[in-house]
Amino acid sequence: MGLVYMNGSFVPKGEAKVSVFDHGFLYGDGVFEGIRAYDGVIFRLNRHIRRLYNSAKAIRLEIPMSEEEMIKATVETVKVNSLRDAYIRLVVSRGEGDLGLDPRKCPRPSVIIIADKIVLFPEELYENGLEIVTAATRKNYGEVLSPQIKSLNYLSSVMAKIEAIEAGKMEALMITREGYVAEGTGDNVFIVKNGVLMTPPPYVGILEGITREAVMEIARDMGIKVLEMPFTRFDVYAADECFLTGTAAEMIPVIAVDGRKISDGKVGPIFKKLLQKFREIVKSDGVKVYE
Ligand code: PXG
Repeated sequence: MGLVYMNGSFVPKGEAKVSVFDHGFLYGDGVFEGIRAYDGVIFRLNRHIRRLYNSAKAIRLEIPMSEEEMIKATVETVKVNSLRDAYIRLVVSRGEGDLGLDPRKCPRPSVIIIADKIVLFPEELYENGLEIVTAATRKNYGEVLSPQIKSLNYLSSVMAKIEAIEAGKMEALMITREGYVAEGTGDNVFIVKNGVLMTPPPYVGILEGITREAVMEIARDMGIKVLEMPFTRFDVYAADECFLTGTAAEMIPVIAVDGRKISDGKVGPIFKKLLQKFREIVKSDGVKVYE
């Protein structure tokens, strides 16, 4: 029976419920994180917690515990569920209030930690690659809702995902209103051109993924040139390789975009090299759950 952390105590999964007056439910007023544990090690937990607190700061949500306490609670949640490989969802919402927007009516934020499993794409696609489409739904732009805030407002990603599904694909590429490639619905995008690895910079309007950061580090350590620069759909179509990165998606190769095959439509060599190293580091680069 799974246990969920709710405001300081562990509650059985079936009883882990939030109020209909919670502003996270009423207004999407809150922030979250998705984190993975590999073989008893929570991958870059400190980075995820830092990002959570930065997201909360941006929406003026004061989390009623320190980052150290949050790290401990996350480790504890994995432990009480006896998990070694897990997907952890941390949610902090504004909490229970009344039927108005005013956050002052919410005296206590809701802090929830779920440790479970996630399978985003079938295993076969990690081997052979994914076909994706560009969504007509544009990426939120920073002056409205910064994509750097991991907020509970994921409607544009959900709508883009629906577009992908309606097109018979499993993932969509999202574009900024200027026409630059931003990211997937829940993952960052990379292309390889002439041996150079490229990914959009944060100022284009993306979530600065922790997997993205790790992949850039791995590539640089291997001597691969990495550029954070804006690019368009044309650059993706003309790329030698393309892939997505995210905590849930991990690293997944993309072999076609909008019906255009990427190179010969096969999973590329740089992706394979990066994936191998990524699979190595995830088992040690983080916080240990068990002694
Ligand atoms: N971009 C966006 C918009 C995201 O939501 C990433 C990039 C990758 O970031 P990390 O730090 O995980 O490398 C995310 C991650 C899902 C899902 O089901 C994905 C995310 C959150 C919740 C669910 O694909 N976010």
